Amino acid sequence: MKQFLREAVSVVPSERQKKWFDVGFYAFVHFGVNTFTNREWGLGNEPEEIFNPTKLDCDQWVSAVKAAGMKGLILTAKHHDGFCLWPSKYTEHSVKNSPFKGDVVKEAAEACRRGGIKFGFYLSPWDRNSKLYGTDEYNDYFCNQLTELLTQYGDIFCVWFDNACGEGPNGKKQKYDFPRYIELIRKYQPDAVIFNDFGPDVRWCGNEAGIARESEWAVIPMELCKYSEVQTGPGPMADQGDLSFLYNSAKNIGTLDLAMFSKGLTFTPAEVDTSIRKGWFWHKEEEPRSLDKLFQIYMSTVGGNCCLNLNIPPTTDGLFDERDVKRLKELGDKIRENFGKEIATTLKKRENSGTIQQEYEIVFNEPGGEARHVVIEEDLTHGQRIESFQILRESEGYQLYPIYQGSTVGNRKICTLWDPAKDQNPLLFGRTTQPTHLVLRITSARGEAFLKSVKIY
Ligand code: FUL
Repeated sequence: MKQFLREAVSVVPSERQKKWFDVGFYAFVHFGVNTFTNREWGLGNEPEEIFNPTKLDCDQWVSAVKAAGMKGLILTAKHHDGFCLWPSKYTEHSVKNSPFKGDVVKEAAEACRRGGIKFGFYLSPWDRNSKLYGTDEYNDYFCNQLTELLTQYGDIFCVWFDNACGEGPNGKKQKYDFPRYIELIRKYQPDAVIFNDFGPDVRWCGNEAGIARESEWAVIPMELCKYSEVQTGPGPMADQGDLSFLYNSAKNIGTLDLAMFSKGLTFTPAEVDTSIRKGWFWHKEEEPRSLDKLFQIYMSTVGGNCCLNLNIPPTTDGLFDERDVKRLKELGDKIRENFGKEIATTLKKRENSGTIQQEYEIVFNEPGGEARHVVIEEDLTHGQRIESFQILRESEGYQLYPIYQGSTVGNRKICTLWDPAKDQNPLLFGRTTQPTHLVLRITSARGEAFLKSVKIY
């Protein structure tokens, strides 16, 4: 077991995964023929003439996205209906035969570049239009389109795939050649992360509602992510069990009781993808979700070892709906209000007996009684190690007692000390003076914990 633990803590992110974690919060943009037919899944036989966004303005998208604090944008270059938002050489079913005539991918990529945010695309493998779907030639067609997108639009930070695999126009299903797609992306855009249900770089969190796990591990069994790089040998119980039942929607995928049975561990963190509205595409009657709900999603995902991919659907005009623009600004304001001003602290490691259950003092350089959030980051170059921790307060005349208990940390854990519903500040409650410090206690870890930073807001 000790040997396996040593290996488990040496499972580390790639450079591209680290950069993706730094992007953290980015926009998904679902746009296409569905916008004009009021559907979520197109049939594949929509006439090209219906695509006509007369006021398309991708700079408007980018400024709304930036107002929310997002640092990237992923566009649906092609959804399941097969209609391409760029004038692909390989099909007639694209913008080139629409009254719009332009290239939405180009406009979006250039607007992102002008606005200083990253650009990525979603290319749906399921294609309800292509006559080739269901044959080997479809994989060639798909790779040709992928090559166009990878080579004509500058740097791509993320290539996004889902695993939807329905029937094409011939009633046949396709066998996707993901290893070939992955090779192509590595060749043309080596810095791009690939999002896919089964890895290699980023996996699906398992729901589209914006719900993050309480304990999110980026170090997970290879049985879940067959395209990810396996970085350890088998677990000590690997010949005693079988993890082939694991799927992204499982509540627990990374803890040691499971990992022990694994054939090997990978580093594959989760992205939470959800929409600002009920649907992924724009439907006039739908309203954006409440500010509180969106803020809660932000806190639990960006602050829960995931990245957040929040969808905002353009209207038939080609602009973001004003209701969404307003909500995005409100969300950005709320994030800035909560995290705009760091409370200066000094982190001191308490001497202990050399165990992995370390304690740190977070000393306030100035009065800290108003502190709301403690943001902890693990140094992932040493792997993800912390399994549980506490934040404690020292009371006047009393012992230390925990005011927050958490499990995994990983890239970033946001711990909110105040419970707004109770309207009670646990830092000042029962005190007559300002607290001088807090204590961070690692209660369980897979090896010595390495902290990248601990910040208080
Ligand atoms: C799913 C698709 O079926 C939905 O339409 C949407 O694009 C979502 C993000 O991915 O697989």
